[in-house]
Amino acid sequence: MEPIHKISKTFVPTVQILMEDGTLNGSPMPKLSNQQIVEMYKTMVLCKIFDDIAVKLQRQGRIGPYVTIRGQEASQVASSFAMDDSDWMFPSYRESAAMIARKVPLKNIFTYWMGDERWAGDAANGNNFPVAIPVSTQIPHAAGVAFGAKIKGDKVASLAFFGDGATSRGDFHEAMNFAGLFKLPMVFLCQNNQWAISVPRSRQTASETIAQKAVAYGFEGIQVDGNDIFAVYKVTKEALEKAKNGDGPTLIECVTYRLSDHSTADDAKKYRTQEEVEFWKKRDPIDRLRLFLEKSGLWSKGDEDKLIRECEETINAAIKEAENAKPPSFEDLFKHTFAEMPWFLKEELEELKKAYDGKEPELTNKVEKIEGSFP
Ligand SMILES: Cc1ncc(C[n+]2csc(CCOP(=O)(O)OP(=O)(O)O)c2C)c(N)n1
Ligand SMILES: [Mg+2]
Repeated sequence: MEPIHKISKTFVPTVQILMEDGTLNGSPMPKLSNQQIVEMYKTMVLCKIFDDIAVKLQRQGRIGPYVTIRGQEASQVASSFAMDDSDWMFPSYRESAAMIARKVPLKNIFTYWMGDERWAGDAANGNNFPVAIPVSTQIPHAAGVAFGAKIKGDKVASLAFFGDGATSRGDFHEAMNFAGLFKLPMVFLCQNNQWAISVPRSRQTASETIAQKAVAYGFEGIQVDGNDIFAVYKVTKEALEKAKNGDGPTLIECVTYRLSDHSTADDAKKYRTQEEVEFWKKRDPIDRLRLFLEKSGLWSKGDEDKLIRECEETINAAIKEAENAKPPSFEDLFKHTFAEMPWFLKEELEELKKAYDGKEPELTNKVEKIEGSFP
């Protein structure tokens, strides 16, 4: 088996800037102010604490099954910081950190994991699409929006997040072909976290890298250290600029690692070694940036303690808001998929109302019982 940490230099350029010990390796830095770097650090810590609390809420039965982000904060936060608000973001189920960085209200993210999809219709979410649970299906949607932007002449790009496993599905290849052919303003951002539930990267594809797949579709692929906030930011920023200048799509492979279980319904100890996890813990994206900030005199222990307290307060307030949200109505179940409700959904809505004599059942956002092992 190939060593899972291998970053290939065979077919595609590889970008690394920030080393594991918090030093810079001399590669060109992206244009970022100290304030922006600190902001990215603070966002990554917020995401880490959000993740930790979300797992606890699931164990307490207060949210349904939850998908963890631990280890992938740099890939998601740095790429989100590289986007403009007007760009479109298409997440899978593992993109809570990207949603947080893109300022989707925390309350909305919690209500989603409580099983309430009304959040998808909230204008406060900005240009961020709802979570796609079926693997890879968000990628053609992103290509469609990029196609629309190109036709309309809007200077915006779309960015689709997906995993290494998603590259084995047809939707990925269809979107890549379409985007290459029509030179769409799009970024394909693969977080290669080495696993698709229990299937390792080595069993996913015979390609040495995921990035090189772009070559077959006529555009650039680039591999980047996904635990290096500077490298991810630089590469994504350049790819978005290129897209918006009419020079076509880019496939970015962020080489990273899922430090936690696949989801709260998984036990990763059953299929991977502790040694492997330890190897990647030493490459933690948050620790690495904190070391850099400390060495640069931009961060102290006092700052860290204050930040943790603030994050916990913010998250607890959002949980309260989500748990006290008004339960969804019959109508909410049928809204949001189409701009205008089609006749067949209207009929179903009427049937449902009739079945309950027009009285809404008592629904609650609190999950009483957790069933199944989804997703
Ligand atoms: C179409 C489809 N098939 C199967 C599943 C079950 N499933 C959920 S996550 C997952 C693995 C995806 O792995 P990857 O694309 O690497 O993303 P990661 O979970 O590692 O972020 C699978 C097979 C699904 N959600 N959708
Ligand atoms: Mg994966």
